Order: sequence, then C-alpha cells, then structure tokens
Amino acid sequence: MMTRLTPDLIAGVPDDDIDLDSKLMKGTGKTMKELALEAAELDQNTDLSKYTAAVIPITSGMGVIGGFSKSVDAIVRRLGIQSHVTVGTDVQGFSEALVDGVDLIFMADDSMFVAYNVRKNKFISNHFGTALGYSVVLKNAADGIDGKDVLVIGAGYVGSRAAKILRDMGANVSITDKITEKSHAVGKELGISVIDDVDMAISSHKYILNATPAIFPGRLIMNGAVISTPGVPHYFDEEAWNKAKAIIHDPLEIGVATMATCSIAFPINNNGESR
Ligand code: 2YJ
Repeated sequence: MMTRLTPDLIAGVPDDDIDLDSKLMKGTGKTMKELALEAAELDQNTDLSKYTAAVIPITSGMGVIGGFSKSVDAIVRRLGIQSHVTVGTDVQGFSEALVDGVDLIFMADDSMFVAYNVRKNKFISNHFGTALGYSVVLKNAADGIDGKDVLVIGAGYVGSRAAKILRDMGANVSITDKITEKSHAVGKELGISVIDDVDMAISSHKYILNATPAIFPGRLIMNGAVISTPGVPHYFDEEAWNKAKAIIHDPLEIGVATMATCSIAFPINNNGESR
C-alpha cells in the first residue's frame, strides 16, 4: 500500500520537530545527519555544503501537497546542503533546476519520490532511502544488529528492501505480512524466514522494523523492544510506549536525509531501487 503524506502529517516538519535530533540521540546516540552519513557510508566529517539541491513541486496526479517541497528542502538544508524550492513546477521546475546547475534534484509524484544526481545520472528512491535509513536507525538503537533476531513487518516497497539491507548487515531477519503471498515471495527471494502469524511474530521479537501503517497494540510488544517504524500513519498505544525501550519514527526526515546522502555517495552500485 502506498501511503500519501498529507499536509497534516508533515505540518511543521522539520521546524516544529526540532526535538527529532534529541529523540534520535536518545534512541540511537546519533543525530539525523550522523545517521544519514553513516547510511551512505560517508565519512562523518564530509563537507556537504559544497553540494547544491533543488526541490521541484510536482502537480500531476493528486497534485501538490501543502508544505511537502518546503519540508524536503528544509531537511536537505539541515544537512548543510545548499537547497531551494524551484519557482516553477513540473517540467518548468526541472528546467529551472538544470539551468541553475544544481547537483541534486528532489521530486515526487503519487507513486515515486526520487533524489536524482544530475552529475552522475543516477537516482535514489524514497523507498530505498527509507528502508536504509530506518535499518541504520535500528542497528544503532539495538547497539549493533549482527547476529540478532530482527523482525520486518510488511513485505511492500520499504519492508522488502529493509529485509535485504538488514540481512546484509548480518541480522537474522524474519518477515511477516498479513498478505502471506507477499511475505513468502520476499522470504524466498532473500532466503529469510517467514512468519505467517503477525501477532505471534511481534510478540516474539525484540528488534522490529515496522514498514506498515498497521496499529499494533502494546499488549503484543516485548518489554525493552526496539522499534524502528517508518510506516505512516503512525500509532502506538500507551502500553507500547511504556514497554518499548525505543520507538523511532518521523514522517519524512530520516528517509529524505538518507536519500540526500545516498544521492551523493551511492553506496554499493545503487540503482535507485536496491543496494
Ligand atoms: O510535489 C508535491 O507536493 C507532491 N506531488 C508530492 C507527492 C508526495 N508523494 C507521496 O506522498 C507518495 N505517496 C509517494 C511517496 C513515497 C514515499 N514512500
């Protein structure tokens, strides 16, 4: 399922959400920028201020989402990259960005959100950026993931990619999805375990990456659970917050920050879709 962000969901991102870094620090010991650099396998001292970016509002399909371009732009700028929103939209905005000579172009329609590196003629999708960013978040929040049992909930665009990334990080990954055909297809492709009973999967795992908009009740969550959760909308009940050691979520920042750093570094032959 493709979740459409709404002005409501991204309202104030990242300005009102300035505690994201402190939330991330608390959960992972690192800031968004540090995590995004790590995800792209870039040195922590990398100077990002020499890169320029443009965010193009796209009107096709369901149209412009109020605040979306501005939020993406603010996240990219927070990394130190020189970014702006183009005046024109769509192809006009794209031409404007090319004439401007920017290094990176961010743009999203209803089904794809990409960071395009103009110099290298390569792109990173938001699906990949989100999967990688939240996998790195989980790795840090779990104090290393190598050899640990990790559950990925959701075998969609983000979940399937996260399962592969976490497997490659050395985790013992299981995948679950309420549509079992999907989890089994991914399980087979990646050679990882599949658990059909979603509730049972949740209650037997401490380390979880949740790539679904599903609400999972606190009674299922293990004490001390560490949950990296990109799914929107996002809802955990009070019991979940009490029992979990960390629940890490934001509507846009981690995914976009990781897209930005990866569109500079392209860790491991990235083709926008896979690592
Ligand atoms: O430019 C705009 O304001 C809009 N065309 C942005 C559309 C943003 N796209 C979405 O929310 C889609 N669901 C795709 C996002 C992929 C993230 N998983």
